[in-house]
Amino acid sequence: MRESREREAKSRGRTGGEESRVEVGRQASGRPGQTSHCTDFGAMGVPSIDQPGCSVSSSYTDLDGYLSKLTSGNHLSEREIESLVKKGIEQLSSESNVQPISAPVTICGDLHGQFYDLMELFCVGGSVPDTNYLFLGDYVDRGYYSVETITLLVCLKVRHPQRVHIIRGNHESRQITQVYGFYDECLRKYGSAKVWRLFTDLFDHIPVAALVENSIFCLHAGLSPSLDTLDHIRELDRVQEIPHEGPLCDLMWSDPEDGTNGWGISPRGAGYVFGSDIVAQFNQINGLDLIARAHQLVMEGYKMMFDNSLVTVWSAPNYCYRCGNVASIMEVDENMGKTFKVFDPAPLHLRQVPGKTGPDYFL
Ligand SMILES: [Mn+2]
Repeated sequence: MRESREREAKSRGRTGGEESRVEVGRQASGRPGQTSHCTDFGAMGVPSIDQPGCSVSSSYTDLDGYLSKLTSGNHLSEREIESLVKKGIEQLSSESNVQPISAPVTICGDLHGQFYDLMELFCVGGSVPDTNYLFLGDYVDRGYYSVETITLLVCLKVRHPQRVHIIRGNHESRQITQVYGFYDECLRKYGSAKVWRLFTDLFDHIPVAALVENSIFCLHAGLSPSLDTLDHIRELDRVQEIPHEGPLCDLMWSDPEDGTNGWGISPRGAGYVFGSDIVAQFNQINGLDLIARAHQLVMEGYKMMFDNSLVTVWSAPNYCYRCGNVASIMEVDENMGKTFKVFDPAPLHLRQVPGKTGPDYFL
């Protein structure tokens, strides 16, 4: 019943204030074309009170409890993660490789464990579930808070499955997370690899792409020479570790390149680089207006390319706490109008800076 209410609220656009819930993030006075900022999200840790008399299923009560724990800076227990991941896998497995999404939706790029900057993102973009979100992957590694970031996103996904969508990035992988931080962070915070194992099992089920109103094709990285149509992508068996080569690998590793025609060798050692002609052809065959992807740091937060046929959205401000870049999110409204909101890192007094406890994952 609650689900049908959510769906109904969704069809009306950005409503939903009537639901009892834990609100994540607060609305900031963001203006397009200007760097938005929250002066205070200390209140984000205070859950809204369930309305008396409102019957909430035990599952939602659990999830709301998890959410208020997470937004007040606490971890879930190993047992809670186990239960959350089980629900997450159930939800994600029911979704398509190319998950259909309706507008309005706010599209976000790489997060890389920058949990406090994700809180800032919710301040700038609006709280869940009042704003619908699509995240383009790379939730973990490099930042200090991969555990908190992925736990919060999976919680939000399970609690508001029609309003929060996640797709898989190249870092949502067993192999990459053992090198770039998430594995070590799990060991440090939980004393064993169990939580890492649970989340990396969940990663295998995350959709690899999304399609907004049959018009904006969203994926983490880029196209593949072995995939001409969305139906080809729909037919892939995605439930596996990201392979070293082939179509699944390309979707999560490839990059567009200015001045290139056709396909080229990627300096990353995985995926390909591709030119404007490839995008024009793919968009034409599939009736698309735009490809939205992440995967590459953009100092200005976003970058339109190839005559507005492809956009890169980057949502980790001051990437790795040292790159000096701004971040952005792309809001797609009911009429498919696009607005970018650019934002800075969360202010210092609202973030914890852990002592230097381990290796530096920025290479
Ligand atoms: Mn990436």
